[in-house]
Amino acid sequence: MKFFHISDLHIGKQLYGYSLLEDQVYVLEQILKEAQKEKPDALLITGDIYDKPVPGAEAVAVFDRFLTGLSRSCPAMQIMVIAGNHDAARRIDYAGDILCQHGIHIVGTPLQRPEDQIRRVTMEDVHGAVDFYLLPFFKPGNLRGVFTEEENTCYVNRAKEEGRSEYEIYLEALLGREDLDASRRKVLLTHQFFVPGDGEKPERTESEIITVGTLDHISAHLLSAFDYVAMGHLHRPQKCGRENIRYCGTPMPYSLSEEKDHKSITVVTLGLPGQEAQVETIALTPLRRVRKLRGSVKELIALAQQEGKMSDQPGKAGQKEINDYVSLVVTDEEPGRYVREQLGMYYSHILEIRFDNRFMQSLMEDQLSEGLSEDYFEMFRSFYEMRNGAGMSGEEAEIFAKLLDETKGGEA
Ligand SMILES: [Mn+2]
Repeated sequence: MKFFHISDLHIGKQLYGYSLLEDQVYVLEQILKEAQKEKPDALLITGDIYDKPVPGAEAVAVFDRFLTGLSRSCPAMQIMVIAGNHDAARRIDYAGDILCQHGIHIVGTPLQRPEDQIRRVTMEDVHGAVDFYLLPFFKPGNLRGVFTEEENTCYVNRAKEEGRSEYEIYLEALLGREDLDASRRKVLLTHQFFVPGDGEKPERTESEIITVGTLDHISAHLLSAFDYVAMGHLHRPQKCGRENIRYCGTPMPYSLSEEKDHKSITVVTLGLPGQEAQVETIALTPLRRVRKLRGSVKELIALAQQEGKMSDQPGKAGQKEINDYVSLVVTDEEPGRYVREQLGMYYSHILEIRFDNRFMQSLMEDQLSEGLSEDYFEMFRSFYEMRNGAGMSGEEAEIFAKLLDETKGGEA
């Protein structure tokens, strides 16, 4: 039995104001092609389908086309999807019963009633049955209806007494209600925040919502009954304790902190019952990379001329440009007036431009030694002068002073 594991698609996400839809379509098409080539028995998507609870129409259309494409070109493949913390559970459930008849199993809403069990999809191969358990993202509060009042009180107290999170106690209780057959192979799909549980820390990225403290932590030790655990939530691919308990990560980088990540499809093969699951990856190539570049304006332009592609933008004909999402750190002592315009000719997707030169360093040092300067106007005036090579006009100074006033008003 072979299956693909992908997650955290975050369709509809923006990066510094740039829509990533084109990039997302590009990478989803790669996944589709790999599925056609490798013909896995199943494809698992472990949450955060969309970036927002109410995704835009275009984002919904992109996911719709992806599912339809997969279903048409790999009709025998079962597709299993759970909701993540970014998704609105009940929206994800839309048309679930009909989709189920077409081999697409979507579970958005967590368990509700005492008689509810974790949704199970069973597949067969020559070695027997494989049970897939589809557990969508839950908060402890979502699950109260599954248990009696007594049980709920007991769980909340136990979390406090044992210094464990309520998430962990509730997951343990949920798994305890399942009849996990030791002779059958089992796979869990989940989107909680698991930690290895032996002092090791999971690797985080800037594109995740980071909660403070350990309130939502669940020890991966709870998952020992499963042959493979397909996890969503963390955006960098990594194992969680055991090799076969894995976050597969996002299909493309979603923050500057993921510049060096290798995004991929995780491919899992289950052999005989009791045999260790085999894990491999298929690399995914983004349409545009996320990169941090540093140098003088001249150097940054030279780099674009050297490795850029011919632009197809009007007004840039015959000129090379870099289309990656870039964070540029400009090191010129006097960058001059039109840095953004100049670099914009050679970089089509600038996320941010920052300056690192003696002036900025001394500004930082001053701030550190004096505490944060109160005189924002003075700071901005000197920054403006450095950036533009000339002082503010009277009108500009007035506008800035007014803005500053409004900000202060807002704080009060
Ligand atoms: Mn996510």
